[in-house]
Amino acid sequence: MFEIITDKFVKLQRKLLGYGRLSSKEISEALREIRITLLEADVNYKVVGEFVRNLQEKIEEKKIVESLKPGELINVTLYQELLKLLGEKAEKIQFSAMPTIISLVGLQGTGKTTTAAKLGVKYKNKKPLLVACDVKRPAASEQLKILAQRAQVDFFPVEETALKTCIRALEQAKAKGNQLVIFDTAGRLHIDEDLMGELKSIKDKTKPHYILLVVDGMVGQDAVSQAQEFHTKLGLSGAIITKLDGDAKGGAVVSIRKVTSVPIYFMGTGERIEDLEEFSPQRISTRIIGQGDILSLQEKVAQAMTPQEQEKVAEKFLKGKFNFTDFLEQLRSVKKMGNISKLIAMIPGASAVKGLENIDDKEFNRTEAIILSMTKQERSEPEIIDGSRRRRIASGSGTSVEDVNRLLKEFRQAKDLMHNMNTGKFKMFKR
Ligand SMILES: Nc1nc2c(ncn2[C@@H]2O[C@H](COP(=O)(O)OP(=O)(O)O)[C@@H](O)[C@H]2O)c(=O)[nH]1
Ligand SMILES: [Mg+2]
Repeated sequence: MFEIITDKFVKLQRKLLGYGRLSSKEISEALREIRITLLEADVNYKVVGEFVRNLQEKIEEKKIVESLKPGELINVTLYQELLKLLGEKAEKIQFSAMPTIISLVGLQGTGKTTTAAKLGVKYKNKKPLLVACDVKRPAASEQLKILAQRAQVDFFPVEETALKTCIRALEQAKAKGNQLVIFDTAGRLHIDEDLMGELKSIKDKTKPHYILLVVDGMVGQDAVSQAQEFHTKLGLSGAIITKLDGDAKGGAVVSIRKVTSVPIYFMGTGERIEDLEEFSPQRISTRIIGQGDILSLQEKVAQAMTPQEQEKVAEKFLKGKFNFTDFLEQLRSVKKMGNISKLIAMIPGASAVKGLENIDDKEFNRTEAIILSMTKQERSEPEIIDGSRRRRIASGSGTSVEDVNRLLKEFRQAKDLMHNMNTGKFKMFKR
């Protein structure tokens, strides 16, 4: 999402690092480039103006520090200022009330319903109750119901009015022990009095602990003005920015906090109900200035497989006992991490390697389908997979015999290689 900014900043930083010393001319040149980059990424112009002025001041102040190279000085200052702009520390939802109430508000199509389900997944251990509050569109209630089922969390359907729905849902939550209640309120195409009246009455009568505005990250500056308006009329606790997986330039993310002083809690990074990331100013700053998002990468990897699990798999692999059942498990844990290309984008330097970004999930799905079409015995003893079994597996998985052959061959090669390395058959490993 921050490709434009990152790309330019990385180039600029490299250029700056090349200078032995920086004259005022070079510094103002760099500041000018930073300004243009941010404006191009659709960051609010007032925010950019102030940001660049601060940056300049800080650079002047620090100029005396001899230990830093001039380029490093600018880079470090850039990072620090960016961090400040984004709000320094991550905001977390506190569950001190019973139940804790989150009211999701925002215009139509920004992702409220999807985000309600995503929060349900994220806080599943709080036994969340998702509440449909859109009276005018019965389909909206149905959509939330389906998503709640998918997330395997409780659902409360819409009643005669939004307010009544919220009150009844809260009664039920108290009776059934839901620790988190999420209101999926109605959206409109534009902010209107009718909608604000409804949201206000929900606010006054149910006292939500969090009123979170859901904004679409693709709309750029519009997101900032929506946030301003909702904040003035309703008083927001925070924002959630969605659709940051697409071509969003990230400008809204950088501006919202500064313009509205409303903190960002989460980012939506895909259509799946698992695609929600906590907003971490530190991580985003690192991502923007192009050092790769090691932290979130690590987190994702940790989520997918514990170190013990990893070790177990590695051990099996080394002993040559690795079979298709293990392989399927591995494959799924990689998939759990999300979109492969997204994962690659977080590795430092990977963005510079051509072609990497084009790796898609199709190949993974095909491989998974092939393994799923194998019997249990075939998975643990691939040797028995003869010609007729190959044909059966291919038709069962909707692939071709060539696909099956290729997978078997690659699997055997990898296994042989690991086995040989381990038993020392490789001359080059012998002393
Ligand atoms: N790519 C992407 N699509 C999203 C994200 N969040 C929501 N959407 C999509 O945006 C559309 C509108 O979402 P919905 O939750 O119905 O919005 P609502 O009208 O605010 O409730 C749907 O097609 C969602 O799948 C996101 O983070 N990334
Ligand atoms: Mg909706």
